[in-house]
Amino acid sequence: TGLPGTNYERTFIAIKPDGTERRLVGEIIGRFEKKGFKLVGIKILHPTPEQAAKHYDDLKSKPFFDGLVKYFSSGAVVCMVWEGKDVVKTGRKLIGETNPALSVPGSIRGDLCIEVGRNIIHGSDSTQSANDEITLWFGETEVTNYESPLEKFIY
Ligand code: RTP
Repeated sequence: TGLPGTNYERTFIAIKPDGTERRLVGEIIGRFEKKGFKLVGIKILHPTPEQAAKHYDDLKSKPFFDGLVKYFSSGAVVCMVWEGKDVVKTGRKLIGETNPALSVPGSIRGDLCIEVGRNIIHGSDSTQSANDEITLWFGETEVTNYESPLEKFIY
């Protein structure tokens, strides 16, 4: 399981501190659930600046990096692992563009936020980064493989 290209592909989704603070957790989880994806890992934590910097390591040369680390470590983040066919790519579609102003209505950012620096949610951009991010935020025993007997209605 967790294998990219199968119905068991996984992605890492995080509701950022503004999303949590704005009480959008249920709304966001609902969208992934209604689509048909399966929640296999979830927890809430207040990241340290070190954890935030590690998560965004590939952006450390960007001018907005310091502000981004401050933002991501400014409050409680809901960390999730979602599973399903094409969940990395489709998850990014559900989320919308990085800049909410360019995100279509119907997407999470298109419907629920305004500023790129307050864009409420993160989603892995590839199966490789999904793997790295799941490893960074979750212990092996914190992601659960459970049977989903009614999946014939989804696949
Ligand atoms: P994420 O990693 O959070 O899902 O976002 P993303 O792939 O859509 O965008 P990425 O380029 O990886 O940027 C990561 C996060 O940095 C913030 N950002 N601020 N001020 C700016 O110009 C700027 N650009 C990006 C956003 O919070 C973005 O989600």
